[in-house]
Amino acid sequence: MAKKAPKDKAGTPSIYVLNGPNLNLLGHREPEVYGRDTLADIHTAVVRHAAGHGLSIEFRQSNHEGDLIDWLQEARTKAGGVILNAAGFSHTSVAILDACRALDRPLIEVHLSNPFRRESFRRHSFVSEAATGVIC
Ligand code: CA2
Repeated sequence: MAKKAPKDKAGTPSIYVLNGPNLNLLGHREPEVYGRDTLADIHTAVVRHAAGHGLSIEFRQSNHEGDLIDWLQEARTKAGGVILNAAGFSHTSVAILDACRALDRPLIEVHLSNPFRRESFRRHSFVSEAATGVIC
């Protein structure tokens, strides 16, 4: 049976949106690959969209693998689901895969670019091995 989604203090189910290394540079570098929106723009859009579905958003970014792992562990008890762009760690991190496997919540992997049109090393994602779905 599906677990009940934990709710925030206002009683709203919470979705964790976790962003990995270098995504703090969005909108400032490589717009031809990642577009012109900054991470703050994406945060605003996600919060607005989620509110329309009665969901609250916990939106975070870190350049550090351990932070992402800590947040995935936190999400096990505090989130109804997780949206994760692990960025470069998607292709390298068994530790993040292990944390995703332990999550026991719906997990959507997101990429802003299409990794399959890029270098061959981007075609494998450890996160995909645990994800409920993938959007790129
Ligand atoms: O397409 C994606 O969202 C990626 O997860 C982005 C990662 C890349 O390593 C993955 O293969 C695909 C890189 C994020 C770097 O973000 C930057 C943003 C602006 C300027 C430079 C880097």
